Amino acid sequence: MYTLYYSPGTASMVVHLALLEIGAPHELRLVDFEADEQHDAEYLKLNAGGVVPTLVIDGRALTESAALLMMLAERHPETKLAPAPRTPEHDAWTQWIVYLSNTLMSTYRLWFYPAELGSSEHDPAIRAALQKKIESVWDRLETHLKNHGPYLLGAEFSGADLLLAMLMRWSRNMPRPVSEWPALSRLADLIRARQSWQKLYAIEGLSGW
Ligand SMILES: N[C@@H](CCC(=O)N[C@@H](CS)C(=O)NCC(=O)O)C(=O)O
Repeated sequence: MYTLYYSPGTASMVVHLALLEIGAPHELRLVDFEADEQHDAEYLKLNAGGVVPTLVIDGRALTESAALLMMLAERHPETKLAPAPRTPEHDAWTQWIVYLSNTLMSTYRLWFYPAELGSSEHDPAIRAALQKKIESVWDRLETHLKNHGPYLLGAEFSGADLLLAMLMRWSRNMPRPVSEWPALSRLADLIRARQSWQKLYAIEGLSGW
């Protein structure tokens, strides 16, 4: 049994999507950001960073969305979340997940949380630099998908695409949302058509992109 601590539309989304893809029994616990519950002493015992997601697996609290996606994929090899271990496809899968986490996830954190850089609002130059960094990742992914898509691994869907779709969604209010990159938009459409995505929208009460 899994317990996922989540907040709608945030980094917990990829873990929730993975659980829905797997069809694994799980409990959801809402962490109410409005009430600052992510900083409650009890929650901090589970997730010292005061962020979501936290996934409790057999009584162990684990964190980091990309790592949780990988753990779930490995625990449920019968699903399509990851290619078979020790194959070139699996190596590419690991590479993309680490790349997305290392580039987009970390830069978004700075984009959405100026306090991490010590201010309540970004200086325009910092904002522009973060935007440039995020867009450079879209450029690289666009080239890859145009040549080797429609999914990150080519013809086959994998959990890495769920992570990418979540990260693409976060660009929707940015100066240049990901819809301006055609191959990425095509991948977004494919993921949005999946049952797991639609189910998650209903459960988390999300709308739009
Ligand atoms: N590296 C972490 C980042 C998690 C993260 O930044 N979560 C955000 C939501 S997207 C959060 O919980 N923010 C609440 C806060 O910082 O107060 C992961 O991938 O799990």
